Amino acid sequence: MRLLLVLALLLLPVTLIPAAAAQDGQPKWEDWLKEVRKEAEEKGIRAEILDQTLTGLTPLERVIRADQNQAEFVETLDTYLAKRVSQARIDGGRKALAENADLLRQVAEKHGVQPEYIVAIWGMETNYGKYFPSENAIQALATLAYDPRRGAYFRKELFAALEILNDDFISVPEMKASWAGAMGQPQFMPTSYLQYADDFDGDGHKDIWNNKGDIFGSVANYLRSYKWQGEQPWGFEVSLPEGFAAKLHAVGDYDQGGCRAMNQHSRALPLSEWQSMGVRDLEGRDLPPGDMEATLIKPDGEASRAFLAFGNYRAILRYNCANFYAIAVGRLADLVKQ
Ligand SMILES: [Ca+2]
Repeated sequence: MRLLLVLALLLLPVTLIPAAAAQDGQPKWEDWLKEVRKEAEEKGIRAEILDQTLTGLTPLERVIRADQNQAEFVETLDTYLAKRVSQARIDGGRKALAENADLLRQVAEKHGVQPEYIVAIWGMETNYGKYFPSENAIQALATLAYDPRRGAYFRKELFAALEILNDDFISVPEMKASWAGAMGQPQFMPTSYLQYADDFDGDGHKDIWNNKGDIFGSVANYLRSYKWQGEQPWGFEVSLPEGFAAKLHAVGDYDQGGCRAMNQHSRALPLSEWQSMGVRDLEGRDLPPGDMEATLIKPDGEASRAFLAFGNYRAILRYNCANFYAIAVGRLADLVKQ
């Protein structure tokens, strides 16, 4: 749903790339911007919004540089979890859960998503609102839309962002994003915002930047839209019997929903079947009884830790299509709730 590598911002190289200079066959920035404005007018965006956002707009060199220099970390699940589900993050989540208990309960009632999962995603995305993405969303998106590398994707997001402003869901100065255009405390891309943002407090704005009800409601609404089951967990770590790997693997006979992380999963089988194959919890105890379906995943490859993942896990993947991310959210939710 979104592209976010906050770390990349911290790792910007010193070399300067003339990012916004027109490349061969590319229109000049000013001409391109005129054409964007024309298309926006045709889409019904008010002149007032276009004046506020596009007039005098300049590209952001640092956005292009961040996009061109996304660091590829070689990371294992263990190193990822140590960073993302740190004790400080767990403590922060417990505090957030306690401080917002009433509001989270109301959001949970409306959308059917347990409070600890809403808090866990909030914690993973912006450290419970403590990291505040500060780019002008339109400027970041326009910069990336002008760059030919992924222009088509970001052009669509740019028009979605203009539509959000046109609908008065948020004001121009308030619409801040990461360099990659992920907005507000839940880090929604504009197209996701248009589909899933929730005006939980009913004031006519969908303020995922400042309003906790709207932030929590939007996260929950997103998960609900991907078939979240409010009574179910995400999954759990398991131990496998000796020599199990060979049995594993007719992979993926269900809807993978365009998320590549699902290619690492086994097909879904009822818990009773995993139990009969000798899969146990980490303490060697029987699996929970019942026929709830789960996929098996070894996120670091064959020799690694193994997990059984339920349908809610797949909803988390729709938020961010990465198995490490989904396991971290699940772990954090479990630990925050304890
Ligand atoms: Ca609102």
